[in-house]
Amino acid sequence: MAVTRTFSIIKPDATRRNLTGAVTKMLEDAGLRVVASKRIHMTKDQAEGFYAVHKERPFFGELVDFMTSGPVVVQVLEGEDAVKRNRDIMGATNPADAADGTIRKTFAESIEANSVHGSDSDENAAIEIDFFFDKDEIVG
Ligand code: RTP
Ligand code: MG
Repeated sequence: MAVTRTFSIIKPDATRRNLTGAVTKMLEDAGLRVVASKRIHMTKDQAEGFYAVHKERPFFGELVDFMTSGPVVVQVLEGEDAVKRNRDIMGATNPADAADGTIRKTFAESIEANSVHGSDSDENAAIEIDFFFDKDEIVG
């Protein structure tokens, strides 16, 4: 299995509850290595750009408000089959549907305030990493 990269966000509900370390530990325990990380407060423009694929969805406005409601930690994760590995440890979007032992089952507050984002394909991972990181900020 090839070593690949994915993009992760520790969302405002998790940073607010001081869960950055706890979430990162679950990612690391799942076999992912943090090769870039920074804490930022997303602007409305950044959140709208990042979630542009969802702009027709009814929850888009609320999602942008939530993602700009506090700091987030954006990360690049590296590991074997990183996109799938990360989505497996994240769990289902709605914590009510997430499997035991996943980040969302453990920490998420709701379908929206669900603690983490993870890219859904290698192609989107590359786009999302590029959206937030310069090449020299990533140290593999
Ligand atoms: P993500 O993109 O954050 O990794 O999560 P995902 O693939 O599991 O979920 P997606 O369908 O891409 O939705 C993106 C984010 O929008 C919020 N959401 N709210 N109110 C709602 O019904 C609703 N549905 C989704 C969540 O924060 C979700 O992670
Ligand atoms: Mg998604």
